[in-house]
Amino acid sequence: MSNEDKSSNNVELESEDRRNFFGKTALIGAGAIAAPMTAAMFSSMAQAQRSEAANSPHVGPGDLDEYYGFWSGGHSGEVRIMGVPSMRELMRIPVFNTDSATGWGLTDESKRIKGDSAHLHAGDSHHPHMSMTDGRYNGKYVFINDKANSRVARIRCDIMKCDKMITIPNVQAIHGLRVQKVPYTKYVICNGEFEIPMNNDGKGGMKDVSTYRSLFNVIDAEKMEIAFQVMVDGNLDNTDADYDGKYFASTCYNSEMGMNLGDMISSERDHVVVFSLARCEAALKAGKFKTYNGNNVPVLDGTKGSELTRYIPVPKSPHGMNTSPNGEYFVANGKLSPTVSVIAINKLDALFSNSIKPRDTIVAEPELGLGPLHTAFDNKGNAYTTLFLDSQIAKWNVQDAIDAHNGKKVNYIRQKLDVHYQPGHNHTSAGETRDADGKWLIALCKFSKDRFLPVGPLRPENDQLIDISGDEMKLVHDGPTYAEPHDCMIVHRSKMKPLKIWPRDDVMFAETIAQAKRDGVDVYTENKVIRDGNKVRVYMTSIAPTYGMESFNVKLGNEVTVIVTNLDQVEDVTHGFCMTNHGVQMEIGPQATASITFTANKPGVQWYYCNWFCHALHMEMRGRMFVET
Ligand code: CUK
Ligand code: CUA
Repeated sequence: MSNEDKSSNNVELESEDRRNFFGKTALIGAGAIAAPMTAAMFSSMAQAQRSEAANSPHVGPGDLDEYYGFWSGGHSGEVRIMGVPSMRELMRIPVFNTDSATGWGLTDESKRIKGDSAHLHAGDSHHPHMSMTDGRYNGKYVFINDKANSRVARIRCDIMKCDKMITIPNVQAIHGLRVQKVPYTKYVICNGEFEIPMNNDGKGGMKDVSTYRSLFNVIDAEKMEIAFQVMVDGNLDNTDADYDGKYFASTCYNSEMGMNLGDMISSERDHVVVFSLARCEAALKAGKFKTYNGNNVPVLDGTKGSELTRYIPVPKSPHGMNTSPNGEYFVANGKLSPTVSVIAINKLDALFSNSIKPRDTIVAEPELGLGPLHTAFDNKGNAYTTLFLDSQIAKWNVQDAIDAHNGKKVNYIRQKLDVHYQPGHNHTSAGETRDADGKWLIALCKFSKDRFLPVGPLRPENDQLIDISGDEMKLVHDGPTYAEPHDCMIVHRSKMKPLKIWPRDDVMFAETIAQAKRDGVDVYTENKVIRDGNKVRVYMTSIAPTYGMESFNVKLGNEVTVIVTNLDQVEDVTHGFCMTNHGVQMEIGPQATASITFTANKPGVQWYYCNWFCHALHMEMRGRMFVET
């Protein structure tokens, strides 16, 4: 790159702007106005657009990615935001875990959101999926399941924080999760995986497996309340929705209702359960449901013979369930069978009206290799299936597989690509929506083995980026990740509108502001200590590099709530509040209010300090709590 090159000069000038922009942030602090998108950012976008054309995985320093990726964090309990195709980790969103940096799980606001599960500090997140309008991502929410504690949470995409969390009753281990795609995400659908007695109260019969059930769960996406549940035969694993707003389909790997490995895999066939949304809603309206375990969640009967469901037999222990982006097929992935089963969605009406048999809906059952787990799609009629045991991705053509099923001599396999190693989910860019663009494929490999420097007995996993824009899949990047991305989704950045600073009336801290009002405190102008019996509420502001309160007094044993309001209006100026020796830490974003409650159980001088680097005088941003005995 030559210095005389005009465009590079521009870039330099613009980087200078950007430097000043951040410089102001560090030096001025209060009073500065949040900058709109800078010229440098637009320039980065232009550069990214140029590289889009070439489908290069290279995203230069300071350049922006074309896609946001949302990755589950598995048993780390979080969700991560990745840049695609650079595979840079952009942010972590703590959800079911407790986070030292942001105070998620420690702050009063996060505990309110976690509600009845605020005491739980662990989780197992598998399936992050974004809300949609007419089969396309709408940039509003990402939903995520917690298999470990049977929860579902919602992430608000304007602030990229979890804003709702519910524990699902009557079930154990919420696993497969997707959203209604059409006409819009009215419902989030998810599966209870582990079979349990319908009334699981420990009163006798616990070993009587005939009382065990798995439930399909339908959640109102906006209210984040459970709308209804459907009882089925067998257990449930993964699920997906059609593009007509009519049907949901779930895989079942333990139709035997076995209680140990041998019994769970004894049958040659398990099934896919298809749910009719209209019939379920009608049954709900007609009051055809029961309740269990003393709660009032309506449970519909979708067991075999029910009008609400149909059971389609498929080979042995199917796992993934994926809808093709043209809306034509549900694909059930064989796991213990080398095949995937392609179900024609346009035959489901006939199945529900009993004019055809369940197996008549299967239009192809291509043999792909060992251990097919999940399938992704491009926009050219091809499917990409992970082969866990073979450590490969099989690229196959859906129409050719259907033709082969009808007796034509065609090879539906386009290519098999080695991945490293043992892939679980894979996901194409926008591939679970009508916007599938056939550019990128991510393979989430469960083992990295020899791919990275050894780091002790515990190894990272390997998220591999594959270019699928040409006829051949090309592996272009290895990305080590911490335990354990099960699933991901890739959304074009044009769909996303994240905020730069918090709206002062944001509902995330509305309850805290309401408490301040009751205390007669205006958090934006006042620094005040309110004493309420054994409780002390300390309201303070923050503007880089000071807190509005240099010190405050409490009595040993007081329950102290510190409420900090960050008055900085500058993009990216986040403050922290850490009370030394009390396990108290939190993040306060620009214009946000956050609070945290603890017991002052150590006498003497206790310093509090800002733990988010905010200013040249960040080290000096501290004050004292005097704890009197
Ligand atoms: S599951 Cu993990 S590899 Cu939870 Cu979607 Cu298939
Ligand atoms: Cu405020 Cu560091």
